[in-house]
Parts: sequence; structure tokens; C-alpha cells
Amino acid sequence: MKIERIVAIPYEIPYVRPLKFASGEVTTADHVLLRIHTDTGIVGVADIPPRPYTYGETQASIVSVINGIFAPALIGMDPFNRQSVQQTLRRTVHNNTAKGAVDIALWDVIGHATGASVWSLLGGYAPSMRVSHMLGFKEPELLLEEAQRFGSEYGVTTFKLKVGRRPIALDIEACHVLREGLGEDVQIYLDANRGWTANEAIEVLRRTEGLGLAFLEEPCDAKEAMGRRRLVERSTIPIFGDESVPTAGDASRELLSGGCDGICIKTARTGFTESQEVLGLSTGLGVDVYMGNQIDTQIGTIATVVFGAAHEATSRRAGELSNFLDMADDLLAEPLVIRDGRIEVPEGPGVGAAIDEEKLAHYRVDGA
Ligand code: MUC
Ligand code: MG
Repeated sequence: MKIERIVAIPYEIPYVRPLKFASGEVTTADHVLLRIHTDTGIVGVADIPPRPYTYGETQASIVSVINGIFAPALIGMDPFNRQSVQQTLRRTVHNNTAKGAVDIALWDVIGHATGASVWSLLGGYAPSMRVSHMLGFKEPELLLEEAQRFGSEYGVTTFKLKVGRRPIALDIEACHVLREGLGEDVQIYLDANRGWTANEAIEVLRRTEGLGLAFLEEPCDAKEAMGRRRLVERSTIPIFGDESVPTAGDASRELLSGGCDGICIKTARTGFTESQEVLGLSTGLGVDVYMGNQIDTQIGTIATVVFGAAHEATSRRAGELSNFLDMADDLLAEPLVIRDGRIEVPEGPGVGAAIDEEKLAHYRVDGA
């Protein structure tokens, strides 16, 4: 089997509830749908979310790197030769989510070619994945209302609170309001998206002690190496790396230098192949992992569910799988369902994301 054609389709779907956080804001999903066609007629699919404030990619740069560099290099290759594909992609630096999607789309091809679900090919551990919901910047009372709604409507009991780049008193108040309103059985963790200094993070942790926060993600820029190491040494809860660990190499550097002691895995940036490298590295070193969110659509969320549920270590913690609910629409033919706080792994071959062609025609912005 050979890769015959690679198509990158830019599209835009608005958010009904935009998400704001320390490093940016998302009001429209201006993503790229990737399709990899093979000479057998099998087509693999994946979604690409541009995050300029995280990886430097834009919708236009993603389309450009796929059309101009990845497609010419990959056409003619066998999708089963994943290591050759990886080496070809890695000749280009950065462009994380474009590379991640190529890998996911090729796994989708492999699943369809073998008649197997990618979930079973990756490891087939659990039939579903527990959901964590990400709470963006809002007044504390509105945060509590949103969390309570996700609890009663979807059975969600784990919440990530976005903090950072605003007076720390606001963040501390939000932590207290959520803990008091939600009770002790609900899990809460924080993500500052580099919005604090290491000292501010230490101060917030001191003033939220006793609230039972599960962990803190990307408190400050990992380049502030000494401050960050001091924070990791002093903190009584794990410090997870996210933006600082976009590849397996970055994860090993941050773990070994004491910049973090937990790893957020995102299939949107490391696909399935490199996500397995990050996972093996983390479990080998004995640090916790969890499945993060790149403010994914339903297509991206399915990829996270498939990878997260396929492995034991990523099934221990809830994965961030609910922010597609804030979008006005999606491209998936069969909408994803969150029930009793979980999303089930789709049945059938491949990754499991079937596209609604009418919706794609409606939301694509390339004039085709
Ligand atoms: C996160 O964990 O940082 C914010 C922007 C993005 O793309 O993902 C997030 C969530
Ligand atoms: Mg994060």
C-alpha cells in the first residue's frame, strides 16, 4: 500500500462559549482537516488545531507545511512503515500538530487496512475513558455553576481550572469557591499556561494548601529553570509539564532536570507513535501522566480517547475530553456522547472518526 495524496482542508466553526486562559483565547475553531489517501482507496483522517501561542503554528502555516514539505516527502511511502514516516517528519523542526495529525491519519489507514480498531492495535486496555472538564477564565460563581452543570448533565467529577496572568488572589478565590461548592469527592487541578512566576506559584500553593488540589500544570515558563526546579522540590503536589514537553526529548529533559514530575500527553501534538514514546519514558521513570486537551474538536477528542483508553497508565486519570461541547457544531457524522462521566471507544476499524461531508462543505474556507 502506498500514500497517494495528502489533502489539508482549512475550516472554521465558531464557539458558542469561547475559552479564555493565560496564554490565549479561542473564539473560533480555525482548524485543518487532514486526509491521507492511499492507492487502495483507503483514506485516513485527523484534525489539526493551530495554537500559535504554544507551537507557533497557524492555519495557513499548517496547510503550507503539509502541502509544501510533508506531502511531497511522504507520497509513495507505505503507511505501515511508521518509523520511516517519523524520521521523514522529524527532518522538519517544530510544526508539532501538523506532524501529530499525519501520524494519526496513518494509524487510521492501518486500522482500516487490517480491519482492526486503532485502540486495539495500540494496546486495547479499557473500553472507555473518564472525562475531565476544563474551566476557562470566569467569575468564581460562574465557574462553580459550570462545574455543577457538567456534574449533573454529564456525570463529570474531575475539573481543570485555568489560572495565571491575572491577580493571584482571583485564582486563589476560584480554588476555594470550587472546593467548597463541589465538595471533597470532586478532583480539581490547575493549569497556569506559564502565567505565573515560580514564586507566584509557590505562593498560590501555600494559600490553597488543604484544598486537596490534585496537581499543577505548567505554572511558569520552563526556561526559568532554577525557579521551576525550586518549585518542583518544594511543592507537595506534582508539577506537570505541558507546553514544556511537546516531544519525547523535551519530556526527558524536563523530567531529568527537575522541571516537572508529571507529564501531560496530547495526541494532537505527538500523534500516537510519539505519544507512546512519551508514555514509555514516563512510566519507565515512574511519573504520572494524563491525557490533555488542545481544545480539540470531536475528531481530535476521539483520537485522545482511543490513545488514552488503549493504555493502563493513561487510564488512571481522567482525560480532558469535553471542550468540543462549547462549539456551535462539529464535522463528525455521529456526535460523541459523554455519559456517566465517560466516553466510550468507538467500535469498528480505524480511529473511528467518520466525517459528515455536508458539514465539511459548509465549514471549509478554502473555496473548494
Ligand atoms: C492546556 O492544557 O493548556 C490551552 C490551549 C490549548 O491549545 O490547549 C489548552 C489546554
Ligand atoms: Mg496545559
